[in-house]
Amino acid sequence: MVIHPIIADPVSEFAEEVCNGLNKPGQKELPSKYLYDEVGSRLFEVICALPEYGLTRADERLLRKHAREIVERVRGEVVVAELGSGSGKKTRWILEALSRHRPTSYYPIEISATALAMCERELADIDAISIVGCEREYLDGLLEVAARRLRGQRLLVLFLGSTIGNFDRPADISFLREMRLILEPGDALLLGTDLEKPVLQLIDAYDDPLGVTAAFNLNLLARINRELDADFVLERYAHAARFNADTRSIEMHISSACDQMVTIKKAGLSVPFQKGETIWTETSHKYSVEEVADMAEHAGFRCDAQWIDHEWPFAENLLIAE
Ligand code: AVJ
Repeated sequence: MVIHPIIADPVSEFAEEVCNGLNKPGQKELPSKYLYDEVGSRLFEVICALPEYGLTRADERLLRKHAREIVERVRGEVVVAELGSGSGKKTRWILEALSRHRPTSYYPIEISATALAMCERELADIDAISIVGCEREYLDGLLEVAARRLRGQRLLVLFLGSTIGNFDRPADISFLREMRLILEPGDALLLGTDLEKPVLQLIDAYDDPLGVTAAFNLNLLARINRELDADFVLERYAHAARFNADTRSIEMHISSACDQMVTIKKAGLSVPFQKGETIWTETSHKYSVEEVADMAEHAGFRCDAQWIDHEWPFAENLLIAE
């Protein structure tokens, strides 16, 4: 099994996006994808092991239990592309079920080099699959994989872990639509979605008593210090998790503990913060099962099947491109 990396262009995009986000009038923002550098990706792995954060275990339980049934619904020779593979642990169940009957190519698409390396290590022992890591933004990576597919091959796209919930709505539908445009009729998308649950349970999951999620969030400022030569003093900021009832989303913010000024040299930027002012770093939408099927239809997919975990409400949705 050979691993050929597909590497992205060098990124000074980070500086630009930080500049735009922190200059935004009103609510300051930073894109959540930048949470996942080496330190952030490792902290996220720890979050997944916390008792308060049941999402990843629910996702994995469903895939382990239903992998066979899921892959049986997708006929023919299959090429698997995964958006945001993470550690690759959950994907094992799907790949093993597939490769039992057919040779399978697997393209993990990841902007985090650390996560990509973890995933390749985790899955290297499955003999009947070839892994080709793709260090790209999701849709760029998917375009690349679609361009390489041979006649008669089906694409099975995995978008697990409820990462779709990180898009604002209706950007999640637009994203599915863009994905649909890259696919052919009959291609499949396995979409993991976290479902609604009591607010206190959600707050606990996103503001755990050990402070791992706080570290995960504040690492974004530490990363800006490291990579963009900035002078955030981390002790002067605090993690906050809030439930937004209008959008049914958990939001992560970083709140400034005092009036202060920050300089980000490589972005050519000085930004003032007021006491209590926040940077919005992540949205995590909580879906209803009907909402997912609706959204799929509006994006040009048919919802073929849904599997639900009741211990930590979560759904695996198999969508077929129409
Ligand atoms: C990886 C996007 C699913 O939104 O729950 C975990 C990221 N943020 N704790 C989520 C996350 C805070 C996570 N996803």
